[in-house]
Amino acid sequence: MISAKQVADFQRDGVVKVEGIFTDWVDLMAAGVARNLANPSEYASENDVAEGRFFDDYCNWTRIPEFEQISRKSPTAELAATVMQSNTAQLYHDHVLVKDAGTPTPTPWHQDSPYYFVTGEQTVSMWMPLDPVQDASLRFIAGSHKWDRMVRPVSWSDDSDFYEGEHDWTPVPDPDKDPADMKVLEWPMNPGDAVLFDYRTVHGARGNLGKTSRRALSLRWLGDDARYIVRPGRTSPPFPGHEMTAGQRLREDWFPVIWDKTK
Ligand SMILES: O=C(O)CCC(=O)C(=O)O
Repeated sequence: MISAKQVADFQRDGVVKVEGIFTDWVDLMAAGVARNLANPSEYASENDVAEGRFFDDYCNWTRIPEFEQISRKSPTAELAATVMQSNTAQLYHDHVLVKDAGTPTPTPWHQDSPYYFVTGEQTVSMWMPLDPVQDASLRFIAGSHKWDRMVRPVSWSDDSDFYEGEHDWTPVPDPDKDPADMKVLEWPMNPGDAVLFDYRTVHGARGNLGKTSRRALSLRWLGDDARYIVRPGRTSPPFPGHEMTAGQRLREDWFPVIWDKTK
């Protein structure tokens, strides 16, 4: 499903593109995204954009059957375990991101990791577009998953600090200003393709100035070494009432292990 070279690219760069692996699943994903748009959860956000629309919502797989089916039955879990070099793949959450045509708002450069209550070397976010994307696809800073310090997490709506107080973050980078220091990886994508990236890989996206909407479903996976970590405030997603403690594997009744090579 993925070559040894692609796994090595992921390990080295923190991201890899896989083509055509979800072609048979695109219609089901699109049906799930349509259901989600029609029935947003309490976490849905319009991200305060001045022009166009940038909708996102997450943690809906227990109420959107298409997302549960894709998580359990499509190749995502096995692919996640393979690229993470993990025996297991545990579902963290689903995430829908829809940037309508004519939405100039960029997605800020960020890592997923500091927003999450998860630490570990074996994690992967899998972003799967449902429309062809050119300039508005995700962009990644190669090798940033190995940076010593995490990037300051910001609110997507207004760029303010995501957590209160002083913390040892590194400033949000701007690879377009410092192209000599940072290599950006980005690819045009088609429905059925996916980009797989480590939670620590810095990524962002341009606005969508194309003629079609840019719908995407992302599934976030945890590997063998992923553990709960306390962050300095409410995380995103927050998972209220989780009752986990630092160092613990994420509870399997909320975060199911969907792939286990040892069984
Ligand atoms: O779709 C976007 O613009 C951002 C997606 C993203 O940041 C993610 O999937 O982690």
